[in-house]
Amino acid sequence: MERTYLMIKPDGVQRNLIGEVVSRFEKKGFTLVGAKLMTVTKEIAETHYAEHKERPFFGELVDFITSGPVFAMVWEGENVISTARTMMGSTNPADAAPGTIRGDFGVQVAMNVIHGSDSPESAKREIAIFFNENELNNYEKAVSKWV
Ligand code: DAT
Ligand code: MG
Repeated sequence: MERTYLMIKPDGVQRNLIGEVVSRFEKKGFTLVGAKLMTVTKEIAETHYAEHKERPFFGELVDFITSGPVFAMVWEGENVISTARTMMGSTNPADAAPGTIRGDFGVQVAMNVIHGSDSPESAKREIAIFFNENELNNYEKAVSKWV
């Protein structure tokens, strides 16, 4: 079963969107495997966003993601990596469709509410950055055969 790393960014936490976002993934039928409120260090932020190191917005991105607590999560389910990206919407909330998280709650690209892994390789890498194995729960929900 596939797993992905999702993170409600500091703007989402400040705007009281944790429950709303968690609720969408729960209702969709995905399974929450691990979650914690945490403040990201500069070192972890730079590792997590390493692919963007040369981009002009990298410094701003690291400053933003370390500016307040984030809600880090691991979710499990069939095709959860790509489906979560669809549910999040386009990177720039101005382009994100209504009904998506960024389309419904975001305004500008720098503060787009949520992060989600973009591939199986990213998911594996990002889960390992933010979680220890003993923080992840292996269980099956009774409703899983209906989802
Ligand atoms: P995504 O988060 O959809 O995977 P990404 O990996 O291209 O998007 O970029 C990572 C984050 O960097 C993104 O969520 C917000 C920020 N970002 C991207 N493009 C930006 C830009 N042009 N100006 C400012 N921040 C940007
Ligand atoms: Mg990305």
